[in-house]
Amino acid sequence: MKQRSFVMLKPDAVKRRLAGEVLGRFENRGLKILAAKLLVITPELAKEHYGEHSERPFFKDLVEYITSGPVLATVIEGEECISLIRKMVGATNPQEADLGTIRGDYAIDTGRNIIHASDSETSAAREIALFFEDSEIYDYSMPDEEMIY
Ligand code: RTP
Ligand code: MG
Repeated sequence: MKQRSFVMLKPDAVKRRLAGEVLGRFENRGLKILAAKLLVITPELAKEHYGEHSERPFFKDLVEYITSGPVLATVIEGEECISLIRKMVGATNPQEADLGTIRGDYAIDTGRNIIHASDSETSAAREIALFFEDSEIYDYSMPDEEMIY
């Protein structure tokens, strides 16, 4: 089943000039980028996006971090891609992330773990709607789609 995930390169990824390289991993895997934009998240949007963590002790730091510079927000599509992308991203704490995962290869600290990806279909739908208008999401065919599927 084709799914869409909300994937965001966090401010540290953009500032460290890793955004293209990380996004390239999804392209190389055969996933399709349907939408992408660079933006600085407002504190309001950050609190909404990470609402499930509002009572956690790290919430204030998380909001400060995610609003500290531009993020690259994207919508990525592919077969069963929500869990696939989470596997490619790796554990929340990069110290525990396997080598070969994005966090395992590029990050050291939980508070600077470079990327966000939706954890379920419900979160994906909520997060995509939070960051993108329908008109900003493009459906198109890939010339090599029949090689991938
Ligand atoms: P994300 O939502 O950003 O994709 O990360 P995740 O699913 O792997 O982890 P989640 O539990 O949703 O936590 C969201 C972000 O909060 C920060 N965090 N800090 N200090 C801590 O114990 C702690 N735990 C989480 C991380 O930046 C994490 O990505
Ligand atoms: Mg999460």
